[in-house]
Amino acid sequence: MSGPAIELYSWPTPNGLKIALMLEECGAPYRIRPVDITRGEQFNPHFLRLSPNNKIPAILDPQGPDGEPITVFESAAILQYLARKTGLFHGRGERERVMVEEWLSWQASGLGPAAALAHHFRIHAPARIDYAMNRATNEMNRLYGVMNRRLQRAEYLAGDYSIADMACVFWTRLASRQGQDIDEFPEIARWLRAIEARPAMRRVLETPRDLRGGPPVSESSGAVASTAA
Ligand SMILES: N[C@@H](CCC(=O)N[C@@H](CS)C(=O)NCC(=O)O)C(=O)O
Repeated sequence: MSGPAIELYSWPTPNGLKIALMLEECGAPYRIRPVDITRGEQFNPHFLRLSPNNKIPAILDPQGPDGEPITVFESAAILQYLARKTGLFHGRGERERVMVEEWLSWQASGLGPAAALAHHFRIHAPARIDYAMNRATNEMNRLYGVMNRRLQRAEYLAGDYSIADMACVFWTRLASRQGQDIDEFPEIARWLRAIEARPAMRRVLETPRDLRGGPPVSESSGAVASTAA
């Protein structure tokens, strides 16, 4: 894909990294504009004009529809915008597209928010609240079960590799933070290995910190804001 660079306002959390992965997969020129959510930069008026919900990620595409600039916030909306723009990774035909949208919605309304709550109550909460921790951990266990059963029947969530997989993969890399043992979900482990072997994914994971927009979020790192995932 050619054209002027897309500006990706981001921070290296699962929601930010999924957009970098899609841009890498599409070969789209892009530039990261770090928004340090550990320092409250998501509340800067300039960023709020792009992302009124004060959350990363957001993009500014200088060459949007009709060649005019466009901004997009909410990671699922950004993934769908990029998929429509490039014609890539959102299924062939209506049946496949419905599956992509089902699993993308499942991530946006289920896996992502539940994982963020699990991270919060298990790691960041100032006080230990057993009820909240257990509830979040059990919900993650249920969601991983749903995903594992789906991946018993399909190589990727929507059949072929798609934006639905990109939306989920960075959350599942943090399974232990969510109280889950990935080895208990062999199909997810198989799917994760396949995605981690993709050149685009390796580029995202190997990009130096400063280009990724900040400190990495990894199993070993606690470098994530309490407001973040
Ligand atoms: N539904 C949003 C969630 C985005 C989100 O939760 N972003 C977090 C980082 S992963 C954030 O920017 N948090 C800063 C804040 O809540 O102030 C999406 O999918 O884009």
